[in-house]
Amino acid sequence: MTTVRQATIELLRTQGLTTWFGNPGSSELTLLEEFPDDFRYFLGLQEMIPVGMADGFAQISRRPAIVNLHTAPGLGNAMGAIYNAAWNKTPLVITAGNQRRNMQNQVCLLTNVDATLVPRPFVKWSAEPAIASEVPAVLARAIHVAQTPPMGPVFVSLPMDDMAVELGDTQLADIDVIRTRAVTRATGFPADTAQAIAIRLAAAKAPALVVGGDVERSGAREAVVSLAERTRAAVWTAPLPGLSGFPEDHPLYQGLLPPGAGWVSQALAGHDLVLVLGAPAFRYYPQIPGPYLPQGTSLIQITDDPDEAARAPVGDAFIADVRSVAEALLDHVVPSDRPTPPARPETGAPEKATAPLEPSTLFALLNRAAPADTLWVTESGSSETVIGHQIRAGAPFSHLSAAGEGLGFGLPAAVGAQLAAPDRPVVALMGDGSMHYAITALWTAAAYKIPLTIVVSSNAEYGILKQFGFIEDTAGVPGLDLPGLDIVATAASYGVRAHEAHDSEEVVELFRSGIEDRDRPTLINVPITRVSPLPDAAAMTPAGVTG
Ligand SMILES: Cc1ncc(C[n+]2csc(CCOP(=O)(O)OP(=O)(O)O)c2C)c(N)n1
Ligand SMILES: [Mg+2]
Repeated sequence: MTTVRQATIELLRTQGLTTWFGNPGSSELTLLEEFPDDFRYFLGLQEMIPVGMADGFAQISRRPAIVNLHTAPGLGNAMGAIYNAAWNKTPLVITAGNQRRNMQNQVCLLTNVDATLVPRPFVKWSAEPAIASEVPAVLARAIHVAQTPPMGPVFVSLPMDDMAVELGDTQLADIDVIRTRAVTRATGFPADTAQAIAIRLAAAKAPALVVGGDVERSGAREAVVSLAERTRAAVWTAPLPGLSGFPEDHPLYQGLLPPGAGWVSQALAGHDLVLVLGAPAFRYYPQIPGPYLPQGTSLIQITDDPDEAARAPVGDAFIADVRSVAEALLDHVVPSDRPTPPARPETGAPEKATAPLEPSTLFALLNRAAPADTLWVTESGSSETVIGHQIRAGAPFSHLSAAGEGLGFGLPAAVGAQLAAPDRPVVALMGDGSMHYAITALWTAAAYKIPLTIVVSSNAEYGILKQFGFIEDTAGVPGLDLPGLDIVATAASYGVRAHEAHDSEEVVELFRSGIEDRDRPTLINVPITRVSPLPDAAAMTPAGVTG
C-alpha cells in the first residue's frame, strides 16, 4: 500500500524538490519520517533561517525550493523572511504541519487556526487540503503557482494525520498523472509593438535603460546588454532591486538609482526616454521631493507583474516576459551612432589603512581581491550605497540583496546561495546590526561546512537609521547604538572560524584565505568608521544614551 507521505515524497522527487530547508516540530514528524537517502535536509535553528536559505538557494539555482516549518508559531517566526521572498519574487513552496484533523475542533495544542490565513498577505496562494488524499495534488498546484510570474512564495498546511493515510488504486492513478504533468508558460512579444518601441528608442536623443531583478530571473541579461550597447544607452539598476540585472563592471553601467523621487529625476536628467525592464518604476523611500521624472522625459515600463504595471505613478507599461521583449527589440533596433555615455568613475582604495576603515576603503579592497565569479550577498545598512559603487560584479546572479529590505535575509540567503553554487565564492557583506536578525545561520553554515566568507562591517550602531534621522529630522531616538557586540566570539561559539581584521592588509589576507578555504565558513569582522561617535556602554539607559 502507498501512503500519502510516500506519494508526496514521490511527487517532490519527480518535481526535483529533493533539497529541503526546515525546522521541525512534532507536527512535522509524520512527513519527515523515513526521510529518503536521495533527499537533503538543511536545518535552521529558527524559522527565518530555512526560509532565507531556501530563498537564496531558489534564486541562484533558478528552481523552486521547499521549506518545512512548524505549524503556527514556526510560520509566525518565519514571516519576515516570507515577506522578503515575496518582494524577491522567489518561488518557495512553504509547508507546515498542523494538528491532527480530529483534534483541531478543540483547538488542541499546535492547532494552526485558520492556517491558510496566517502567511497572508505575503504568499501568492495558500491552502490546506480538504482531505488527506488531496495532499499531493494540492502540493503539485502549489509548485506550479509559485513558478508562474510574478513568481513568489506559496503555502500548504499539512495536518499531521494525513501522512499515514493509505491511498486507493484510483487515487494513486490520479496522483501519478499529476506527478508528471508539465505546466509551461508561453512567451513572446508582438513584432509591431516591438517595432514601435524600437522607433521611439531610435528617435531619442539620449535613452536610458533602468533594469531590475526580473532581467536576470527571465534570462534576459544577455539581450539587455546587447540592447544597451546597440542603443548606446546609459544603464541603471532600479532602486531596491534584489538583483542588479546588468554587469556592474560594464562601461555603460551607471550603478544603482537612489530610492527617492527627487534623486531619481536628478540622476536621469538629460535622458529623454527611459526604458524600464523587469523592475517596478520605481520604489521609493524616503520621500525626497521632486518630480518623478525630469521635465519632458517619457518612460516605458516592461514588466511581467500586472500590479507593478498598474501602480507606477508615471509612464506607459507593457505586461510581458522581459526576455521576449528584449529579444524582440533586438530584431528592430539598429546600432546607434549617438555619443556613448561617460563611464562612472573608477573605484580605488589607499594602499594602507588602519581600522576603523572607511567603508569605501573596505569595499574597494574586497572588490580588488575577489575572484571574477564572486557572488555577493549584501545586507549592510549604511554601507549599501558604498557597496553599490565599489563592488563591481560582472557575472550574472552575482549581487543579491533583499528587495523587501527586511533584515535577516543576508546570512541565511548566503548559505543557500553557496549550496546552489558550490563552485563559486559566495561572500556575505553584513552590517553588525543586520547579521543578528538571523544569527543562527552561522550554526547551519558551520554544521554543514558551507564554505562561504562573511565580512562584517562593524560600527557598533544602526548607522543607516542615524542617517535617516538626519533626513527626517528626528533627534533623540533611542536604540540606535550597539556597544558591546563581540562578533568574533559569537561566530566562534557557533563553530565558525572567525577573525578580527585590524588593517587593510589583514582584511585582504583574511579575505583571500577565507575564499580559498572550501571546507568551512570564514567570518572576518572589520571595524569601520561610525556615522556618529561611539557612546560609552555604561552610559546607556533604557531611554537611550545619556550625555
Ligand atoms: C526586520 C527589520 N527590522 C528592522 C529594520 C530597520 N533597519 C533598517 S537598517 C537597520 C540597521 C542596520 O544596521 P547595520 O546592519 O549595523 O548597518 P549600518 O547601518 O550600521 O551600517 C535597521 C534596524 C529592518 N529593515 N528590518
Ligand atoms: Mg552597524
